[in-house]
Amino acid sequence: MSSRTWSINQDGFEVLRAACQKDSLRELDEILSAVSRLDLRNVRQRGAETYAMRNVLRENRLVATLRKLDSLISAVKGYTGKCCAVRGIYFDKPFKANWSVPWHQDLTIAVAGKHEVDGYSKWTTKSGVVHVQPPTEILEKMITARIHLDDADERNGALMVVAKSNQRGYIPAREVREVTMKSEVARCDVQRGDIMLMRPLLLHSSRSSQTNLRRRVLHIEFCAEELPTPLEWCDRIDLG
Ligand SMILES: O=C(O)CCC(=O)C(=O)O
Repeated sequence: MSSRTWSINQDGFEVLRAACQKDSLRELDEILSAVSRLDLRNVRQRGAETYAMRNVLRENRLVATLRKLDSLISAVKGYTGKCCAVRGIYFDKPFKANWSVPWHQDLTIAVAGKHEVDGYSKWTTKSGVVHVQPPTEILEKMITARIHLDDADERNGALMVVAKSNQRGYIPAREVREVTMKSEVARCDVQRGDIMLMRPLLLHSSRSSQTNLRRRVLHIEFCAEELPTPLEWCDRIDLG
């Protein structure tokens, strides 16, 4: 990433450098690798290598470790008022299960069940959990934290973002290419222990890894809002 300092309020993302203690990172690594061996319902594998895992907030030991990440908790509280985790996904780009992802915004949330409510559309099910696209006002109030368990840079598919693109609200697919061509693209090089905060509406993408280096990220979404009854978040855990 360039030496410039990004800020979530201006740019839609920022990086909290060295936000995690080594002990917490080791615990997170251990929990995730134990879970990936056990819970095949949530795990996505190719060539026996895990490249993604959903529903990680259901792992109590993992949540206990997240509660130790004081700088994450105070930053999220500062931006959203509370530190309520509402979805957790683990990503890696291992050698035998490498992947890339095109420019997109994160437009869906995980809910406890399907109920038709105005403004909520595009229902899907992922790893057994119902997902829906909420109104933009909900997405604008959310923050995603990417807890980096490894260094990431151009060699292993670091995240690319279009600075400030979240300020445009929902961007229709047909306009995404033009926005990325005309805007400032930043590559978020990070070190193990850094936490990147970003708004879900920020356009982002990543290339496949060009090396054998791991690129493990714990992606946790936060939202202080309740959903309109009878909708409910699938998981909603107050981290403190
Ligand atoms: O970790 C990445 O490279 C991208 C993950 C992703 O697509 C997302 O967070 O929506």
